[in-house]
Parts: sequence; structure tokens; C-alpha cells
Amino acid sequence: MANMFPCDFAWGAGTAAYQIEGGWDADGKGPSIWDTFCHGERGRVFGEQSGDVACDSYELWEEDLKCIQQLGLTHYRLSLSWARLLPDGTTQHVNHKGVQYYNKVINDLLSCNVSPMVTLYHFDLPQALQDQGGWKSPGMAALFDSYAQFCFQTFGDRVKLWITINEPYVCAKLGHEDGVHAPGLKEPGTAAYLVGHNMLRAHAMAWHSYNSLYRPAQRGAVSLAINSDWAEPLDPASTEDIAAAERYLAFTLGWFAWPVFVTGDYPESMRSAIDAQSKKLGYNGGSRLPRFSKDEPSVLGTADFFALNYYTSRNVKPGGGCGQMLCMKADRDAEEVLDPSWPVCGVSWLAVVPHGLRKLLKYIKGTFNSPAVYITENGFSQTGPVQTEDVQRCAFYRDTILEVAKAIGEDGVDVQGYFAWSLLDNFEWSDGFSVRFGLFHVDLSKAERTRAIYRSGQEYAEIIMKHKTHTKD
Ligand code: PNW
Repeated sequence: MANMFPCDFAWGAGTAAYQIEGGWDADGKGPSIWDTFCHGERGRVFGEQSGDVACDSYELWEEDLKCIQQLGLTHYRLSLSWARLLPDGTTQHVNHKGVQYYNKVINDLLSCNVSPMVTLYHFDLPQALQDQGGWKSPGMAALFDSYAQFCFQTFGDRVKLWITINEPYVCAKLGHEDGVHAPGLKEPGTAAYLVGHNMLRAHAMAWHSYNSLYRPAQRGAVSLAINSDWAEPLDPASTEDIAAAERYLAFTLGWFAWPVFVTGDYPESMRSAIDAQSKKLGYNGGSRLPRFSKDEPSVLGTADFFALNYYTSRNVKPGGGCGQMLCMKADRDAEEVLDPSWPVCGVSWLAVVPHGLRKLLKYIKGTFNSPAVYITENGFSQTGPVQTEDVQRCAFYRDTILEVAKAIGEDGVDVQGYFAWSLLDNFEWSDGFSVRFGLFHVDLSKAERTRAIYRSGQEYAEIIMKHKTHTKD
């Protein structure tokens, strides 16, 4: 097919601080909730592993830069460790070594003609702020805003693409409902909605600060990265299944995208489902889904582009509860069914469905008023023995990028960039190092943490090269 990608399309790959940096207590860095989570109770992370050293990118950044250049990326997505910059989470104490580290990363990227996309928050809250209540506390929004302003002020002369918060859904649900991510809280049916709410407030405050104080001089763009599977009704002829698929999307994508892009409030179907469930179980603590205050700047309109993390798809029918307990699953009332024809890659949740991305992009165009979209994460994982000739992942990237081309060329979706997850094999949260998403393998048995390109990395480099040299016709 003709090359549908605009000549200034962003071809990227991503990483996150805790997953790659190591140096967990180096040079004045404060502890984050992931340090605490991994160093705490046994049994929370595969093999009792941690990100203490990980890919050691804090020491080995220049090796990462070589990988980035080998792929020919135009963009690199990284996250800043809040506790490396501000050890106690507040701007009262700045760790200059941390500032120096990220300055070097950003400057090196620019001198190699690679544009940084910088995420301010990728799951690693400073522990000092968790001790004050973490994301359940309303005060976190203003603290995040101060941190964000510090970053805009320090790095914004060079960074033009910002993500405030990565995947508020995952932080809220996995960290505060299921307890499988830091901070490991299990408060089903209540905490996640509160956390999601404070994250949206935090994002909105930071966007407004950027908009009024930094945008005039810095001229960048700010968004938040929203993850969502694509969902289809299990039986396309069943009205119950159709409604369940809509609820599924409302509880993942809609939860964060509706307030920011459509109404300034949560999807109505989400609120009514939560309130109905509260009533059914006799919960009388008021609506578990908070309301946005009219006294705060609106969350509506606080994204300069749509940042989408897409991994997989689901077929959906009504169902999925937790007996007489409150929980998000029961609120959502949408049970996931994996299509047996979809191959699964590495982890059980990741069914390979490239065409789901095209459908989701089309849905985003129709629902959120044709925004510019960056696909900020998409990838394929490996488990078990390391396969350097990762032909399945090669096919995954080829097929997925073809679906993006169709979304642009045939559906008219304004996709402006694609970031493969991830540049490196890294610390995959509670799965430790047992799940590998990298375009480069990292040899954890060696102190040098040797990086070696996979076949999929080579093929991604070829795809990028081909598209960079043939502009849209
Ligand atoms: C994303 N799930 O997280 C993150 O942004 C990355 O840091 C991570 O490495 C990547 O996806 C791959 O997992 C997720 O359990 C973590 O559904 C868990 C889930 C989804 C996304």
C-alpha cells in the first residue's frame, strides 16, 4: 500500500524510569513507592526481583542512546523519576544530580536529532508523598502541579512533547483496587475512583499551568496517556452484549477521556452503573465516583493531543462480579472473553489483535472530535527462553503498523506518531524480568547489562528507514 505516513510522523520507542534506570538510591535519589513495594513483603513481585539495578540506564544511558540511534528513531519516550529530581516529592529540596542526569539525556537526544517525549509520572510516586496519603489524598494534585511546573521550567526549553500521567487506569486499579502494583492497596470499589479523580485533577492543574505560564514561550504540547483495550460485543446481535462492550470502554478509555475531551465529567453510563451497584449492595456512603468541583479549573479541554496506549482486544458480555462485595468488576458488569483464534504473546492478558488498534483509533476519532493521536505504547512480550530471532514479534509490528497506515489512509484518523513499547527488555512491574517487551535484549547476568538487538528491532529499524525516505504520495 502507498505510504500513508506523513513525513514528520514520529517513529519512537518508550521506556519508564523505574523499569530501566536502576540507581534506586544513587546520588541523593529519594525512595519511591516501587522501591518500597519491591523491598517489602515477599511474593509481590516475580522472583522477589526489583528495579534496584534493572538495565542500569542511570549509569549506562549512552548505551541506550546507541540503541536509539541504531533503530533510527525520530522520537524517544522516557519518564522522569520524581524522587530522583525531588527526593521528598516537594520543590523544597532539588537533587541537582538528578537534574544533571536528565539534562544530559535530553541534550544527547537532541544532538542526535531525536525528539524527547517526556512523561512526568509513570507509576513511581515519591514514598514521602505516599506517606501523606498518596493519590487518595486530594492534596496530591497541587503537589503534582508544583513538580510539573518544576519540570516545565527546567527542561521545557528543549522538551516539546509532555505526558503528565501515564495510565491513570493502571495506577488506580492495579495499585489501589487489586493491590498488585505499588502502593499495593486492596480497597475494591472505592479507592480506585478516588485515585483516578485526583490524577485527573492533577493532570488538569499541570496542563493549565503549562498553558498559561509556559506555552507562550515554550510552544509544546501536553497530554495524559490513556490505556485501553478495544472491546467488541461477544454476540454482535445481542443488545446486552453491545451495552456491555460500551460499558467496558466507558470504564477504561471513557473514565479518563470523557472528562478531558467531551464533557468535563465522567461518562453517564459509568456513574449510573456505579450508583446502581451501590444501591443494590446497600452502600450508603454517597456516590463512589467523585464529582468535579466547579471551584477548580475545568478538566475539559486539557489535552493538546490524544495519547493512547494500546495492547490488546476483548470480546465482552455482561457479568463478572465479586459476590456481595463492592468492586470495579461488578460496577462495570462486563466480562472479558478471549477469542480462541487470537494468539497470545508471553503474558496471558496480551492477545495479539492488530486490527483492534485500527477500530479503537476510528472510535477515538468519532467519539473525541478527531483529535491528533500519538500511539504512546504498543508492544509484544516474550516469556521463557530468550529468542533473538523473534519472528512472531516481527509479524506483530508489521501487522500493527499496517493497521495504523489504514487508520490514517482509509479512516482519516490524524495519527501523528507511534511508539513501540519498549526500547529495552526491562522490569515489567509485578512480572519482574520474566516478561520481556524489548526491541533490545538486556543481559541481566552481566554487570555491563549488554544490549543486543532482536530481529524485531532490526525490522522496526527497516520500517522506519523505509518510511523516512519515502514521503506521503
Ligand atoms: C503498561 N495489565 O502497563 C505500562 O505503561 C508499561 O510500563 C508496561 O511495561 C506496559 O504496559 C506493558 O505491560 C500495563 O495488567 C501494566 O493489563 C499492566 C497491564 C496493562 C498495562
